[in-house]
Amino acid sequence: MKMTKAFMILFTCAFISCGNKEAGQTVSTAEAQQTKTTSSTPDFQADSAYFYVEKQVSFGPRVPNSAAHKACANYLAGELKRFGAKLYEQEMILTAYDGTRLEARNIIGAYNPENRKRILLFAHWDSRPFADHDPDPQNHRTPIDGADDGGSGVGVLLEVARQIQLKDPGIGVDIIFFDAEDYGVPEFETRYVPNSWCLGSQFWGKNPHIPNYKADFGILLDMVGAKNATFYKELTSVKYAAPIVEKVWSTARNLGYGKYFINAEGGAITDDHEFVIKGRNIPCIDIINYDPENRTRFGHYWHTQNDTMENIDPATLKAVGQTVLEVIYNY
Ligand code: AHN
Ligand code: ZN
Repeated sequence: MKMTKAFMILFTCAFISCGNKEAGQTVSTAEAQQTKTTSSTPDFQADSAYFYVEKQVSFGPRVPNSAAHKACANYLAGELKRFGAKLYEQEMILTAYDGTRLEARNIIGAYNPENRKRILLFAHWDSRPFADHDPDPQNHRTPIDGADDGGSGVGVLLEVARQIQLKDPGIGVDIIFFDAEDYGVPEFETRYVPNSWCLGSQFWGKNPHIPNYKADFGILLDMVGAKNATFYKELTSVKYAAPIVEKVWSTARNLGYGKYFINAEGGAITDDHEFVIKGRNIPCIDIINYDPENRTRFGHYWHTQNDTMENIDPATLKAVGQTVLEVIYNY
């Protein structure tokens, strides 16, 4: 019996290696690493995520109180439903730094809502009303496309939702699209206004869609689609969720995405994860394109009229999306 089993294993190995040779498969180390997902993890389709980013941009800037904003909200809610999530929506009036009343909407999709073991994934879906970092001052008060800033994280998460519908990960997953993240006090405004960013997540932190909502940990995707993006270990994430940072960065490295997920610390960034951490006591990390060389610390296109589809690279969407799927399906 023992002999037979050993023989069978030997035979199988010989057969596989022979088959590979016959097919003429020679793969580079990089390619081999790219496909090193565990067999249980679905294959993230970057072209699909790219399409979801393009679709959001096609509505026009998703600035609260605009028709584009409303149309895009309906689209996002419809997609989460179409991908089989249990849908929750929060509609609220938020007050911007200048007193503007914003008709805002947080859009939430839940998978396996009864499962107590859960992961929270989130991104902001609004786009900035001001290109206040544009090289041309004439543009400082015009809204941006936000292909990367807003669109990319949502696009990746819609593809994650589609994959979850195709294959049940066996744990709870919540996807939140927060509104009014990017209505923060602009550069051309001289007065100081505290807590003007992340209004949708601030609201949710105080009023979660489910009383006493809890997840084991959370992952924020912010600006995850630009060509040659670099994701450094953001400091608030390291402070409150170091093991999650290590889990995500080592997963990315093992999948061959180490050129995006840099094994070094970046700065601390005020972002939606801060309000999920502080409001709900959930350890969260922020995957955000960070450029230590740039004056703004973000991409050259950040809060300019150049945050368009031209900057979006499916290879970056793939690196982030595949890493997130790997974390979900191995939790
Ligand atoms: C600040 O600039 C304070 N936080 C960056 C958060 C952000 C804006 N993410 C995208 N747009
Ligand atoms: Zn922004």
